[in-house]
Amino acid sequence: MGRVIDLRSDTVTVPTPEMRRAMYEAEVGDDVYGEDPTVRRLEEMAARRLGKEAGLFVVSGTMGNLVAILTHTRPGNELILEAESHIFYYEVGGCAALGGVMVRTVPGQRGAIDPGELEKVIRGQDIHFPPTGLIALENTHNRAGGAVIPLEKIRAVREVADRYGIPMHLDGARIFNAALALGVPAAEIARYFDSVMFCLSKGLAAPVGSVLVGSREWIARARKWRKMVGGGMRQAGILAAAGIVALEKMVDRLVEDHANAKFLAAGLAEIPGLKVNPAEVETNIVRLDVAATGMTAEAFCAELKLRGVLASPFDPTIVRLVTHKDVTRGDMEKTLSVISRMVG
Ligand code: TLP
Repeated sequence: MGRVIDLRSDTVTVPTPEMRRAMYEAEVGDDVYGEDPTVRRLEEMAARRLGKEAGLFVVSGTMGNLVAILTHTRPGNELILEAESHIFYYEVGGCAALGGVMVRTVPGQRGAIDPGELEKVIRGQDIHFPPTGLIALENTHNRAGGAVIPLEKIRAVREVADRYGIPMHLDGARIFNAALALGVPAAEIARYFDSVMFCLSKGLAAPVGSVLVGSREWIARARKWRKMVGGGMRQAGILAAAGIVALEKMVDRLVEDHANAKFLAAGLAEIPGLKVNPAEVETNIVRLDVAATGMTAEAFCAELKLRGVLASPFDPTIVRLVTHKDVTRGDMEKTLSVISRMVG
């Protein structure tokens, strides 16, 4: 059957030889004492790149979002999220369990929330109400199929947030995919947010880690929360070293992943029984509707696996395929011919 083509996620990417070398050679110290020079370099580099004062290296995107929520809010606060957001869907309810935060969701359009709808759910001063503590957006938006939220829509949300003095956090797990699709530096997106989390371990292919960025004062507080949730690592420079290579070398090549996703979507759209809108594929995620094949997404993925291609069931009839550095144009062609034979 040959090599398995793994399109489940960009999290499956393995570190490059250059990352492994950098990890081997990394200069390290005890980061809880603030003495790991490689972690510090990564944090400074990330902050500079996103136009913020300071950065904090965290274990995962989930931890980065959780620490951001803990730092911005108090128990009993309301957190406003888009209804399909990763924080709401896939982070194990951590904000409620560990932060005592109540979530209020707003239905979005391809991940973006309408400023008017947002304004309706922001709490006033009524004695009965929990205070609205934070608004978080996600760009690119995972469940919306890697949709990019345009700058005007972010700006409109920020204007509402400012009117009520509410901070904003960005789940920017894939912010560099968004920046590439928008044709702007990532800092142009980040400037609308008080804090941003982005991942090194997805399309950028580092083995572990995300970075939280914000003001110096805010990051100092976030550092304490990171310690509380057990994220104070010691000689973490070994991991940060790969993150530095990720930021320096792996951002520009995301263009290939986007091109492969578009190619894949265009090919899938030609296969009878499959529904996908190639115009909606803006980055590296393809949402494929398999309802008309009569198969569930689970069954579709199971059949596909037998033929050497891995994909994720996302909803009962929606399959997600994600492109990344460890799959090639040839793999896209192979995937198309495998799927076409499978449903044909
Ligand atoms: N997403 C993973 C799964 O959890 C679904 C994936 O395969 O896409 N924010 C966004 C937008 C994400 O997509 C993810 C991971 C995270 C946060 C969490 O990052 P990790 O997995 O590092 O905790």
